[in-house]
Amino acid sequence: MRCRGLERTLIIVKPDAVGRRLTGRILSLFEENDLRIVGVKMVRLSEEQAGEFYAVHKDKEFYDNLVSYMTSGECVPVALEGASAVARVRSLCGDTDPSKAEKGTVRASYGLSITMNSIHASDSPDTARREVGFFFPDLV
Ligand code: FUP
Repeated sequence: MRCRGLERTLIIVKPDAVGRRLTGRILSLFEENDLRIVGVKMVRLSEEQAGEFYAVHKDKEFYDNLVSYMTSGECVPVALEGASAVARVRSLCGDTDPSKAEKGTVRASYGLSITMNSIHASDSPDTARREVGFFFPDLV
């Protein structure tokens, strides 16, 4: 999503990171990298909400496990704004698998496993528009 040359994207600080009190540290990394928080809240996702958010994965073998994990505790969805925000935020998150993520990324620093990998980030501008709207309808 574009706004005066800026992009918006969505991250979710996942239950493993919220539970270990890592939310502030994770959000600091984005703020230090010139990304602005334009929406933030804490939610406990229902199975229906988690299923809808991850609908693209509904035929994958890990889907039930993913939905169960994402509903296991509080999440912090955050809308971020900045130049090339979608790609830059993905890069700051690191590989889906924390053991393969580059040093200094959120997942390398805090991820516990491929499922409990501390953070979600939108993977394209189109996805970002849908995902920002999922949690922050007023921002799209
Ligand atoms: P990413 O875009 O890095 O979040 O990764 P994917 O869209 O491929 O996967 C979405 C989420 O599904 C991941 F964050 C974690 C979960 N997942 C698993 O639990 N097992 C897998 O083998 C792959 C992904």
